[in-house]
Amino acid sequence: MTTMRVRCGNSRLMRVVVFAAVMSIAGSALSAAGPASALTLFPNCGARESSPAFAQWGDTSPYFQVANGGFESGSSEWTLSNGARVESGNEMFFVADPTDGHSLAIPVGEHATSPTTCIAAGENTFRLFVKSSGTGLSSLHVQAFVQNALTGIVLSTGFDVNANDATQEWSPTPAFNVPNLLGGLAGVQRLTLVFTARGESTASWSIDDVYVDPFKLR
Ligand SMILES: [Ca+2]
Repeated sequence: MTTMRVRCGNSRLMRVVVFAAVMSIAGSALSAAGPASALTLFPNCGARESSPAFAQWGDTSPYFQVANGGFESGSSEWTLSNGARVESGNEMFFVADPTDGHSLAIPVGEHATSPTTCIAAGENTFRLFVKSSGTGLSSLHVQAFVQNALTGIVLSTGFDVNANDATQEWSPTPAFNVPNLLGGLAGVQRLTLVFTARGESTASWSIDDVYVDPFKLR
């Protein structure tokens, strides 16, 4: 029997040890079923390109961009209401690529739904860049939905970014936390973000470079 030492003060180490234990048990049970069955039980999100997109704001974690999260391929992968539109003009920091030149405009009353993104255990934060029109009181509501890939259970949580002096220019949002349906165990969940502009009808918001923090690459 293998003896495992667990430092209870280190949650990440605890998670790795628990994961290893589960995999060991599952590996014994599935040895006759072959690797394909093991992959079904413990799916992963595959390889993803990451970069420290928010390093200049003190966040040196690597992030990966959701599919077309910079709107450089038009509205591909996204579902937009009639008044939301991709337009010329990138977030002013060009964290993804200096040649980028587009963002998504969401006038008040309009909304945009992101592509569904695979996230693994612990990959529970996302960030993006926002800009408000600065006209009147308004907010950008962000609703994050996660669905457990195995059980189908869905949880959601919402955030509001209020228009103020800071958001009249492009600025990074805080890191938003999404619900974790996995309890620190192996597996994946599906993340979908819905952005809705609210407030005075003359106001509008723009978003660009939507990123998820890939915990497993730290
Ligand atoms: Ca862009």
